[in-house]
Amino acid sequence: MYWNQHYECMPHQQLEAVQLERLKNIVERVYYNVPFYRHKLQEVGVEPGDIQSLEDLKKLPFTTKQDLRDNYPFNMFATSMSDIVRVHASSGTTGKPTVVGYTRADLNTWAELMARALTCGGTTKSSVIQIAYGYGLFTGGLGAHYGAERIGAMVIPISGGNTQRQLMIMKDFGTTVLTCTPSYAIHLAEVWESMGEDRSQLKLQYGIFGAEPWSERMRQELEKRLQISAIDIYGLSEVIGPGVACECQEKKGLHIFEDHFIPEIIDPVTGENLPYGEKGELVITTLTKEALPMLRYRTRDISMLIKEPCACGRTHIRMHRVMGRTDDMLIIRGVNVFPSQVETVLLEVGGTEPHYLLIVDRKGSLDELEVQVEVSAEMFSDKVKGLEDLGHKIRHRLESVLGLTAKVKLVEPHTLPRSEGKTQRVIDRRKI
Ligand code: DLL
Repeated sequence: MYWNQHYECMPHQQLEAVQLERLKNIVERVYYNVPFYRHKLQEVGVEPGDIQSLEDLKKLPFTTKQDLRDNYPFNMFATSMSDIVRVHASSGTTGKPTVVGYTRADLNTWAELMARALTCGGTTKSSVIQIAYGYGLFTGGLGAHYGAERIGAMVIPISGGNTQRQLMIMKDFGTTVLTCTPSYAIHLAEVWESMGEDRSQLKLQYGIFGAEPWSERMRQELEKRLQISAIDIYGLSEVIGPGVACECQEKKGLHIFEDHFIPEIIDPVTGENLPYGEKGELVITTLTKEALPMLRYRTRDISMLIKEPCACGRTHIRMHRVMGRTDDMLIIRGVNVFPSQVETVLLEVGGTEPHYLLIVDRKGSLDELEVQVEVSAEMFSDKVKGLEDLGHKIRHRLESVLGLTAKVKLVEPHTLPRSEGKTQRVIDRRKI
């Protein structure tokens, strides 16, 4: 049930003592080893000795993705290059990727954290785990790989793509745990169903899904279609990769592994800290990473922190599943819209598949939102009247949830693009 009960269930006061020791250490290390951090700390007049309590964290400046870009590729590394044993990179929408590095100790930490996360998701030594995240510069594949090996599960390092082959192997090798993006899991389910295969031929029990936003409704859909228990795993390359936080089987928020990370929630506009239970931008400080320590990294992910104890016995604080990003929030005619709200509406109304696309355009001076969604096969073969009613229902529901009228375009099943990795849900054609 636990991978590392000592740390995962440590009384919080004791955990805070561990955090403080590690925080002092990391601030000292970046101050002396990374010119970028030294300058930033000097700018705000903070020296390593000034960190005397966890409250002092607030004195430290934030770090952003732009800082990593400005120091491309290796200038934020805090160790000598000969100590770096691996790099990963995340592709951004603009220009150069964000590069992250790991020492041998970092890889060890990461495997430990992923072993914890995969254990939360039901993986044991007897599991057969199919890793359908991409292997390569993306952290998903290799991150899950080393965690699963540490547990001693049987690893199928299949990487993303080639759906038919994924399903053949899932059946023939008796996969019990699937890990990939939630949208790819839906696609796998769909293809399996379309092959007319029987679910009883699969041994699948658990799904560990993340790397992109998904909703509670999407979980229900995946659990029903694949007949599994599906849990949410969170992480980002800059902080370590997957394994920063993970749900336990209670499925009531993701435990952030607090002996390695300190989370905060801030107001994304003012940068002020927000109390537990309030929604804002998640900020993370790494406590143990050697190659690329991060002080108060602004994730741009919107969440909130849940301090109440969890029934699973883990003492680590939980984050609410990611509710959106400060940068994927669309502002349409002055209204804030998150793609996740649209997803929830679509799944609630029913009659559609979890494949949708938001297209935002500007006609004259007016923004327009079009929601394209695939209808289910049964619905599609229904009478035209049924489709009209469905379109009307979705439009109506979107209007009351978003406070915005949207054009709804119902499209045939299997016509919107599928992705093996992260799905793109928004096309913004406005030239602002
Ligand atoms: O996506 C790491 C990862 C791999 C996480 C596999 C989970 C599983 P990046 O490519 O750097 O790293 O993208 C990080 O993806 O800031 C979030 O916006 C988003 N993200 C990751 N996990 C979740 C999740 C990996 N469970 C960015 N829910 C993050 C919602 C997620 N968004």
